[in-house]
Amino acid sequence: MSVLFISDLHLAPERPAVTRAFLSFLSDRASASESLYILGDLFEAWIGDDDPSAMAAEVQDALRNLSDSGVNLFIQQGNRDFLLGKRFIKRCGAVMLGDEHIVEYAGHRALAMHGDSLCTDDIDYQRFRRKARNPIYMWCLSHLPLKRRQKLATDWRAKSMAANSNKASAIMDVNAQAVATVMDNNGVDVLIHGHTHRPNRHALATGERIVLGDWHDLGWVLCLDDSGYNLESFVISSQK
Ligand SMILES: [Mn+2]
Repeated sequence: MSVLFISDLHLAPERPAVTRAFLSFLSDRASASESLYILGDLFEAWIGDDDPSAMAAEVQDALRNLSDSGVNLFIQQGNRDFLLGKRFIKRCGAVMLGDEHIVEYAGHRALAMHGDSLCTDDIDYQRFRRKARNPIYMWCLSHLPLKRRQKLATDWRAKSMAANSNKASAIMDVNAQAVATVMDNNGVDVLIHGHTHRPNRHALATGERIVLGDWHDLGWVLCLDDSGYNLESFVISSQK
């Protein structure tokens, strides 16, 4: 058996190939695993758990099928889907994780994070993050009329497609001191995170930092089993 980690799928109606790849990943690879950890930014934009879109329903149903089949499903919020809430989690049969979560499996121990809080050199972003994660701001946003939120999400997606802001170059990398501090605070020698879209395995003086990739032309999955960690990628075909 194995435990799988993915992040930064940025599911959006404009990129149906990624949703298709995710649905087949769930019914195939993930259903043969013990646990699936989704470390944030599953969606390019999440306007609230009352999202009536077909894509939102399809993804939630597929996640529910997975958890019903006995696979443990864990989800962290990212910076783009920070409005993922209790209703979504319940419908999917998932467990919501905090921003810093320790995973233990087969004698391995790792800290799992989305990773945006580690990009401390991006002052503007950290200011936005503090605002966006403020419960009053989140409450106000999630209580806007659905139509307003749908318009907001469309604008966000259009902006992000236009700016290509999902490209790694547009996202600042993690700060080494922030990484060392969070690993030390949690007493781990392995950190797994996404967000930066720079999939790689970095040896550290005190262990390792494993970075998941975003799903675009390639999909990325980190597999943990008895033999250790394995960061894998596969081609996402845009053909139907
Ligand atoms: Mn992110």
